[in-house]
Amino acid sequence: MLAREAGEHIAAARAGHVEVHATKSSAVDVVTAVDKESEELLFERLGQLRPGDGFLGEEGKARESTTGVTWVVDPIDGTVNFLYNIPHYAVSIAAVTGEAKPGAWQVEAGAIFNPATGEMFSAARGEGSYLGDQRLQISSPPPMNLALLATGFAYSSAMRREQARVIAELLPEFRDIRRFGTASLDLASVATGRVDVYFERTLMPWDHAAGELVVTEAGGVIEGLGGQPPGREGLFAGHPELVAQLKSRIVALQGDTLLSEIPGWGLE
Ligand code: LIP
Repeated sequence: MLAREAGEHIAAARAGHVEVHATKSSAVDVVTAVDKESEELLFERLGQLRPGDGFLGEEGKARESTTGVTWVVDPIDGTVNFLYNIPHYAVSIAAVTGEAKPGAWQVEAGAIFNPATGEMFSAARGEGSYLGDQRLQISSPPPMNLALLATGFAYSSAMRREQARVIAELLPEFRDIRRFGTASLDLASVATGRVDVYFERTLMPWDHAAGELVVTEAGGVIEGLGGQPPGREGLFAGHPELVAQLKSRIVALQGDTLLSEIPGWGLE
């Protein structure tokens, strides 16, 4: 399992000194040399094992597909957690068919590996969702006021201000919220019942490709916001009843403003 191989490289690097290699969309959107090393490893190994498959990586590695399969890869999801040595980050790998774009792709298989805990979440279309060899199945949801909501925030201060406005209204209406900092593991937490529902905006394709399948193969739903595919504009995950209730509240709070209408949403 390549996710584990890349994860072992990451864990070994984390045992030493890790520093910011560069920033991307803002001063707090960071990348380390280990992100790039992990992506390079996965790019090379997948090229050897699956010649002709495409590759879409967070750190820029790309390859056109001639087989109809594309690997969508986040070499370290939760990079800020990794940088701070918070043991909650993951290698997230998904094999998709069709156009490698949220809403157009069909996720065929996914793996999410947390090197700090050794937890491997995996799913294959029509074959179930697993934590290790434990089959995952979400249960009936609690009432919204007893539900644990996971969410996350953008790297742009303007978007964080908007997200803070919405979450401030939702916080008293839920049991509590959790902001773990790693979308793929947030999605895995929905599948394992560690949270009841998850919502986030401004996610990138590699953040949620594998986690989508881990959730749906465990009986959950993945939905978008405002009629958009699940992804950048918004992504919900959980039991359909709870997702519907949460989405309704977010729309009522006007938390579905198109990103393009929020000045500075993508940049600091
Ligand atoms: C992270 C996501 C997380 C989000 C962070 C960041 P990265 O991905 O997994 O859910 O809240 O802002 O986008 O940048 O660590 O790959």
